[in-house]
Amino acid sequence: MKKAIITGCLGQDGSYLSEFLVENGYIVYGISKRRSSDALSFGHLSHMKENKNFKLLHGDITDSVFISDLISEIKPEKIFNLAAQSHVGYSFTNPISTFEVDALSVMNILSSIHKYSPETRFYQASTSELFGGINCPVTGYTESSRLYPRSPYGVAKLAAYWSTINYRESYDLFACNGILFNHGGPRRGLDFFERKLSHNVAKIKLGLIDHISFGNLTAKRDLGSAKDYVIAMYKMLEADAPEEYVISTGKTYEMSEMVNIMFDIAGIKDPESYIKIDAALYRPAEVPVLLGDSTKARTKLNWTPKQDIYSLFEEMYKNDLELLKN
Ligand code: F7E
Repeated sequence: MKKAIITGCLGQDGSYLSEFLVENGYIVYGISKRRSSDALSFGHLSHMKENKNFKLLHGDITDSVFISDLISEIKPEKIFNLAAQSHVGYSFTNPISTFEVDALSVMNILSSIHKYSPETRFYQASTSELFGGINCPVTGYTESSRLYPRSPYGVAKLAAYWSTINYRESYDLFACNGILFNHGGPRRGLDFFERKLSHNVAKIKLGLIDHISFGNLTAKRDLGSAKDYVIAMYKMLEADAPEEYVISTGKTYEMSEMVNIMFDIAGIKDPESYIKIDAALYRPAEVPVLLGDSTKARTKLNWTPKQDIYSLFEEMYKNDLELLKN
């Protein structure tokens, strides 16, 4: 059986990808950072606890001993590096630890692949935050657009992006970047915009709260479904050659429009009366507009996003409503 390592396996993307790879005949070694409060928890993957093809290993990707031992012992066909400090706002107050996790650890993984397992194919979770959102082309960012990050998170991810390309060009590794635009779903963390929205609209519906506080609602995002996007990750490592790919829906919505869509799905009128703007939730530098052009992935990888924002928001809202009722 083929072996894959997924770092960040209990997160939104890592958990969907773990399920997908096990269903497709892989043994997955899922890496997750140990938290003593829930060291035995499989989180989103609790249904895979007894699955012999899914092995949860605790470890920190910033620990070079852990990473080199892991790669030299397992020598997997594929490594998907999805572990990250992925909150853009948090990176402004914690830039150094963000850089350690999101940039330095990637060099560490690449160096271990080069030394101990050069046949391993490597996927780096890159991001639309690399583009920065200023002067977004009307047809969307492509793989050749200018990179201009606007946060410590974006800067760290840029270093990781170039490290991946540098190791590929220097040592002929099969290493590539998936430049994924925003993607959510029911497993999204509660402090990301769309999940905060679905969860709190469900709370309003149930009469548990009477308003939601947000920061900047004038930004625009191209938002897809995480379940669709992990399939693109897999296809990138199945391709003939390692290359960068933009993964996006090709539609962008202002955050305020997203608010209206979610309230509409919940059947709640006059959304504005439930929203408070909190200046403390604004970021020191904003990424104003993100729109992606994923023509390359659609043509070369035969990948297309299946879920639009309406069906995604409906799924998220219904899931939160059930969670809250239970
Ligand atoms: O913010 C605005 C905020 O934190 C979206 C990460 O997965 O996607 C994500 O980064 C927008 C921003 O995601 C709140 O200012 C307003 O303009 O959900 P977000 P993000 O920053 O776009 C990229 C592709 C990644 O790679 C990242 O890892 O919404 N906004 N009010 C707010 N955002 C949050 N979180 N909370 C608010 O209350």
